[in-house]
Amino acid sequence: MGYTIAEKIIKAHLLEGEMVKGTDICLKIDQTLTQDATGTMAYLEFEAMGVDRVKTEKSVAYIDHNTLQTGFENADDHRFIQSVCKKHGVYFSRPGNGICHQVHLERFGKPGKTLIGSDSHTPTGGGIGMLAMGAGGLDVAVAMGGGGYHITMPEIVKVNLKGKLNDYVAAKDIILEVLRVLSVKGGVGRIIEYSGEGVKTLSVPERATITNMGAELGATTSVFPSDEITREFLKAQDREEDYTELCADADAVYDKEIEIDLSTLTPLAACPHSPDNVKPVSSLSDIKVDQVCIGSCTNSSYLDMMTVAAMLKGKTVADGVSLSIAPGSKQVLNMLAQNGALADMIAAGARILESACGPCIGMGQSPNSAGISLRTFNRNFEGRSGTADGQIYLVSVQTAAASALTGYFTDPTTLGVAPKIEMPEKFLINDNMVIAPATPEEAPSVEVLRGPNIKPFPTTTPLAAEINASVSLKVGDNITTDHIMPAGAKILPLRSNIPAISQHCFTVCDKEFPERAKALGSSIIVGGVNYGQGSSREHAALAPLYLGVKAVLVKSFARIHRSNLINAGILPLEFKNEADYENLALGNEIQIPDIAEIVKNGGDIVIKNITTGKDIIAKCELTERMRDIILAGGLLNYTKEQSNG
Ligand code: MIC
Ligand code: SF4
Repeated sequence: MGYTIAEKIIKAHLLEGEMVKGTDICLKIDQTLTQDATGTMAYLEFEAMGVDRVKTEKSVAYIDHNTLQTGFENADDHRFIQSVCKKHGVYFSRPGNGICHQVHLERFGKPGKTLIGSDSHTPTGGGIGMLAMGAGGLDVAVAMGGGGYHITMPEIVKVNLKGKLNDYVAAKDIILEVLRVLSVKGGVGRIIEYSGEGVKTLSVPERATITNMGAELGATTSVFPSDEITREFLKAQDREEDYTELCADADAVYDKEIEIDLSTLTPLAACPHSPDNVKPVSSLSDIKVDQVCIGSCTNSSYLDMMTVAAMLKGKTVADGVSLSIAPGSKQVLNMLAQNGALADMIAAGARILESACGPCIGMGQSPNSAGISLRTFNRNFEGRSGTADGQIYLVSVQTAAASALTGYFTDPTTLGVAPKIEMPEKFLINDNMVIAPATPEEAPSVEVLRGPNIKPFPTTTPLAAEINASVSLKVGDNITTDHIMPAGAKILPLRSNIPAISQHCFTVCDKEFPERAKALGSSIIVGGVNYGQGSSREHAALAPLYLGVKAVLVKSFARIHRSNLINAGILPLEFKNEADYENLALGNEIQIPDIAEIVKNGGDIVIKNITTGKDIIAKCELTERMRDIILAGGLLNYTKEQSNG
């Protein structure tokens, strides 16, 4: 029996376990990346582990999220990350150099390698044939220290791409179609592998748009073959030596197959407030548009930007529309500046933003009240834009540019022949914004610079024999990490200060939550299906931990958030019978007797609802390693225990 692409990479990196679906496997990690909003914590954790120098082939730290410096906090974090990287062997991509996933694809990603990143869109690397996964900061810290990365061996879904896209239909429309078919839960426990004739019609940046937004499916990752198109891309990046061919064997076996005929696709939009609420753009055409934002790690490549520039050339953005554009990297921005495309954007009235995440994470450009905002981004969760009642639609750059010009939702295919943008034979290569780490000899004399907002990782204690707590919050289905731990310009600067950031935990759902949880001292959260979808931010586990949350009891979890809870030492419990969700209410007092014993030796977890007198049965499926992490009170304690023998 042959192997799929993912299986080939997994097989070559397997440290523990076997490739049996649903079982725990541990992978050797070749590369890591961090960004600044999760990176500060990841490096604090790395320091706490006491390892001198990273052991990966390449680890890179990017500054792209918290670049709005409204106070000292973000700048202090940048300085901390720069110095800690220099000391411990990590390459540092300076602010201004671009969005982590875009730059990593351009300059560092290699087919066939494994990459984990403290950002949920790390699967972007799948566009160049990497097995690239989003992880919590602690997992990345462990990988930098030479440890493996544990995942559950996923199922593999094959998406067979047939045919060729029509003019003005984009890679973004392909992934929106996959989201429409599979939903935001459809990728959970799965790797999405692309194959078929249609693959050959897509450039590496287009493939990366698709793998990037595979995160919204809840997938472990997504991956494309590495072929001649990949070679051309690497060659144009002056790194042809990084190329290796990688494709699935003809007799590879998949758990599920989907076929998409590219020639039948039309422009699509994910409507408020979920990436899987997908409708044809043509059905939205009477909606007036207030704002258009182009950029983010999904759609900010040279190809995307050149398309936008060509569509804007000689025209003016409609009155009533604010158009912002953030090219994804310094490489892209510099090329646009050199070839005049930037001038076309400026002349049309675009507001040019720096090469960073910006509006995607609510760092500025919040839309007007109830404003209709079309964005080329990957997430449109409620409130994420910074405007609570903002109506965010996710679209391709083609739909975004067309709509910016007319002021209404516009199907770009009505515009006739699309501009033809060729991939450049040579990208502009200038790595002067990437700082190499100190040599091992110089490293001891490098001073790590900390600011007053940088507080140590919270301490955790081993799991108690029994849990006595109250329900401090009850929420519904599809709760995102943007609900649990909101971002935006006001809150992001607190990412390195858990006591301060925890004051904002869940305030989108319930303003009283932080105070209530603190007052209760020990509490549990109750939720529905797909709890914790979205970001990899471990703050969505560390803030509840700080507020005294001992367990989260839900119908089902999203992958990265579940491991972040385990890493923080919070029990991830699932209802054995989903109907029991109704048997718990805010304020109910509960008891979980003998929990440490049950975690150690297995068995049903009985949650006694002291208030109602009813018992609820929960399950907690843990691998041996997860069990030991929970018992130790989190991954940091566990790692220290392991290294102390
Ligand atoms: C996001 O898109 O939500 C983020 C901001 O990039 C996060 C990381 C974070 O919260 O810092 C992610 O996707 O993991
Ligand atoms: Fe940045 Fe947005 Fe991409 Fe997250 S999704 S890494 S915030 S651009």
